Amino acid sequence: MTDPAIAPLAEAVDTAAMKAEAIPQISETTEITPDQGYDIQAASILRRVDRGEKRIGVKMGFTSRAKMVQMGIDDMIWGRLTDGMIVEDGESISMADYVHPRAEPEIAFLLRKPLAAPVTAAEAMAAVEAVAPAIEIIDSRYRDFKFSLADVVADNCSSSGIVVGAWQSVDADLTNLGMILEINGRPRQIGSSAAILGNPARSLVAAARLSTAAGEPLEAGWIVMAGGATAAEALSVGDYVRNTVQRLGTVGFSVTG
Ligand code: 0L1
Ligand code: MG
Repeated sequence: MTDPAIAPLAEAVDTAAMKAEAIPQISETTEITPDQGYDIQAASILRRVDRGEKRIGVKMGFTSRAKMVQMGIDDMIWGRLTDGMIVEDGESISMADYVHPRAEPEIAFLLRKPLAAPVTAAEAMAAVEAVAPAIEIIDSRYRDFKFSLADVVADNCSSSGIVVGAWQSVDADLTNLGMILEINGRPRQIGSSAAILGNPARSLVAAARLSTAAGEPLEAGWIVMAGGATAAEALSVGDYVRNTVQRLGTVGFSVTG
């Protein structure tokens, strides 16, 4: 694929996200590699930045076995976060702004120092200012939430919203914290932070590696979403969604029509 082919595909995924309208998978009509998917992703984020949004970090995807099995993909992926994706803790989102949103329980890192690869897990954790319970709202722009690896990368790894709870100091051992995703008070997914690559710190190392390789090392003040600890749950109007992470606390949001 030549470079001029990137811009229209970036416009297609960006417009689909803005209008909350499903589109066919790119790979149905155009053969793309995962690397070209990342080029499309980068170009779609530039469109958001041109509209005034600000980069605030990185999300890691497919960092747990449960997510890989749910989506039938077995490679780690990463996406770019902007401030336009922030949903405040306790806020309501409107279903009208999404195609078919899902929620997954995560842990978020806030960096106090820049982080460029190569780094060890200990070095990565030393750059962390705080950690928080978090929920990622993913919303594939592709019809029926179906995609290839390259498709999902082009669609910024389904990034749509991040809900981050109160930041906590990094005292807790993050390796095996219980995590419960509830909808309307009923537990729907129960997992452990250990499901995130065995230790969420490894996800931070991977975020540093992948973003450095892309020429965008992690910056001080950025958020890194470590990836879902369980499969994602589809959302419906009227839902109140809450993630409770042992020792870190809770975070939640609701869904209106
Ligand atoms: O783990 C993730 O956040 C992957 C998101 C991309 C795939 C999906 O939409 O489930
Ligand atoms: Mg996620």
